[in-house]
Amino acid sequence: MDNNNTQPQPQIQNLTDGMHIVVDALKRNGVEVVYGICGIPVTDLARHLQEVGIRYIGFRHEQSAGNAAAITGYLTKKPGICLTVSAPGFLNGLTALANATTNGFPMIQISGSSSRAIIDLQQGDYEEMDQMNIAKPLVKASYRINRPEDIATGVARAIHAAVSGRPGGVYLDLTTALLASVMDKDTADKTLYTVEDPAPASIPSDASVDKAMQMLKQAKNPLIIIGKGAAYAQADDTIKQFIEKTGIPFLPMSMAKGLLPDDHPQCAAAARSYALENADVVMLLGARLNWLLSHGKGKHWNPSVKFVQLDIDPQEIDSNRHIEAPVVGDIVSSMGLMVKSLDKYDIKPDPAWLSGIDADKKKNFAKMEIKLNDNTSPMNFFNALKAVRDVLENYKDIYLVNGGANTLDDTRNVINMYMPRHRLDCGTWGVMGIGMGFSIGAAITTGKSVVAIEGDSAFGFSGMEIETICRFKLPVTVVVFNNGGIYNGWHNNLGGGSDPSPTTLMADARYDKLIEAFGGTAYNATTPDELSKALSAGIDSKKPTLINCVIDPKDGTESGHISNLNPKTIIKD
Ligand code: ADP
Ligand code: TZD
Ligand code: MG
Repeated sequence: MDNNNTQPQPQIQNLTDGMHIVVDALKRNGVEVVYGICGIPVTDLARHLQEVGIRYIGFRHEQSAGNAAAITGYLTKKPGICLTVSAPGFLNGLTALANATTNGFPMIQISGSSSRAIIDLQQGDYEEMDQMNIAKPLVKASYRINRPEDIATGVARAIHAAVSGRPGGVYLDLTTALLASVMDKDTADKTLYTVEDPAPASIPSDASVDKAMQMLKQAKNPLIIIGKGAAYAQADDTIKQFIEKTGIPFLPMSMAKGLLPDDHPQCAAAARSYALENADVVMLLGARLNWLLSHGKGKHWNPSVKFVQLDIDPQEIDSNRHIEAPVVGDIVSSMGLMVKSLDKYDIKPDPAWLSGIDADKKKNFAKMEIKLNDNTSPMNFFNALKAVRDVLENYKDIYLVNGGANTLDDTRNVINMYMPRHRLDCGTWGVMGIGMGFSIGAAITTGKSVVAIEGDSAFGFSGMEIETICRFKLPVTVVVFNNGGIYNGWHNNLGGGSDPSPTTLMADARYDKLIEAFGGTAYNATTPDELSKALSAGIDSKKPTLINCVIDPKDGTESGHISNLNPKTIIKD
């Protein structure tokens, strides 16, 4: 070949395409990890993510990928990203996106979609679905990008919607045509930018702060209820300062456990009923008065209780009952102002209130110790949880993922948390299936060890993701509390046939064998001692581990602590 070719070369344009622009826009906005499942039309998109150094975590089911993205959002205050294929993949991810919206976790589900023209005439395209409109009622915002020059704007709008105000799920639709569209690279690069201040501070009025402080000052029996909105806000030090300086007892909602340590002298968790029945002023700190707090009314509450509510969402105020002192703002700003104004108000809970709570706590601790020390064979929930508790006392920075009914409620009551945002669970919906997705999301995002305590039913919803855990070699130890069923494993078929009852699962199942298929470490624990050794070994190894924890199928209450929500029927069993 002649190297001295002096002929003029045709001008080759420097081109890019929709896929690359999407990747560049995500990179430009600090996205570090994407969770998802590949297929038409997004496979190359995932490859290009890796190409630019964004981690891509491939899952076995989109719902788990979505859950991993949602919990990444909760832990980082940045939107977690889930990538799905059209129609069925999109729908599989949508449950997690809706759950993220319900819980206030910032998340963006990005999905490929089929040809607009064919979808709109319902002509039967491959994986045809009007995804943007189907997502709309379940999310904070739902957008579709049709032109490559709009990609940066679409990504920016999705980020703003996910993290501003009350965070939530956002759907972003990328059509096949968009992904394949071609554009001059220099022009495309000029469209890209990093979003400015996507979660702006929201500062409450001085008057609202003053009213709240006055109410707390006048209270004899004040109580602070801390919710996961407060944990999300990452105002840990300010909240601690306010609580310790005022001396007001606090009650953490499930995922707010650990914001202040559960063994803090002002923690009223072990005196929950007493505290709710007797508090005269309750300050809600990033917690909703939803079903988890009996809507702030009824027999669980002091009939003359008054509320202060700190929330970023003005529409939350008065949603269930009258709020006497709403403080609308973000918790960093609101708590900051309240701490600053502390010197002006002499807030002092009645000593009789504090000693009443202490006495109730002591009584309940004693009752709990009896349950925990009751040795049974096979194990029951409480003696198994005592073994777990004693081990986890040595790993106070562990991320604890928790799903199930009894397994959820009893673990929440027995296992103390010591650090903010370290307890990740079924949340506002009480949804099953978050277990492995949350575990993977937490391990990937924090690089720290995770223990998942899962009911045997709960585990089944995302169990195949143990392959993902093994493939990515994550420091996750899964403990399956195997009592042979949904709630328990002792019910019979009311029709007398040989089919198992609707709530029965296999009590003799060896869930530990599953992880052996993928090279993880397996244990079968039949005594508290075996459980304790297996759990310590699993955590210490920092390798994927699964413990089948054999629990008496007779143990476990129908629906755990919320049997009262079941419609009343005549039970013949
Ligand atoms: P929990 O289940 O722990 O009681 P919820 O999810 O019901 O918590 O409530 C959390 C509340 O916190 C929501 O009403 C949400 O609007 C609010 N919130 C979320 N982030 C912030 C923030 N940064 N500042 C103030 N409130 C927030
Ligand atoms: N499906 C989904 C997505 N979420 C749900 N909450 C349920 C079904 C209903 N459900 C519960 O509310 S708890 C639960 C189901 C199926 C499982 C309870 O059994 P488990 O826990 O084995 O996980 P325990 O310890 O046996 O109670
Ligand atoms: Mg069970």
